[in-house]
Amino acid sequence: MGLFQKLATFLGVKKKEVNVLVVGLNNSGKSTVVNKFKNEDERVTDVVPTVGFSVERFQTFDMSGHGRYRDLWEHYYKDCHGIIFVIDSSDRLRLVVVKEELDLLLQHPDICNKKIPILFFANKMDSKEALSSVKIAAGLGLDKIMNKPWHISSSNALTGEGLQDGVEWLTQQIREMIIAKQ
Ligand SMILES: Nc1nc2c(ncn2[C@@H]2O[C@H](COP(=O)(O)OP(=O)(O)O)[C@@H](O)[C@H]2O)c(=O)[nH]1
Ligand SMILES: [Mg+2]
Repeated sequence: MGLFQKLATFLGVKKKEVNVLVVGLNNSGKSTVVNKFKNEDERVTDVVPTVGFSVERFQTFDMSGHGRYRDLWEHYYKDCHGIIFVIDSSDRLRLVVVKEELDLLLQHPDICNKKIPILFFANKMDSKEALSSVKIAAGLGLDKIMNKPWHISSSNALTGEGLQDGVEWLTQQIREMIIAKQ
């Protein structure tokens, strides 16, 4: 069963009820992560056609300092249930840019007071240059995030390694959030 199929089944929700935003700098691996899920979901869709869990809900955006599309993706902050923040662990030079983007995200009016769970993928763990998830967490100051559940998983989006653990964590968080609101 595909990861997000599992998420849907576990949450007991039907189409389009859970919105997950996938963000990160360009080249961090967002499309690879989402395609991994998409492929799995498509395989499942062949087997169980009635349980559709469309990948459309996974909005993906390249964050960058150039504001051209910023309004467009920030628009999705309003209705998102969870955020997947993908980081290229081997791109040490841009970790400071990642931190700037993360800080902007956390300060955004549609995000700052909400308990939206954030899953960080310290992606490209297979690279020789990759920093550990502990170092990434320290570099980004994740311990300062007090009002949101967060979790960091090392991942290799090419093989799928680490994606499952992360998504299971996110699933549990979104589920708790939905139950708490009922
Ligand atoms: N070694 C390695 N390469 C990866 C990994 N994930 C993605 N890539 C590669 O990194 C490049 C950028 O990935 P992409 O998903 O297009 O990044 P996006 O710009 O964030 O959507 C592509 O060449 C991917 O094949 C990974 O975990 N390990
Ligand atoms: Mg992409």
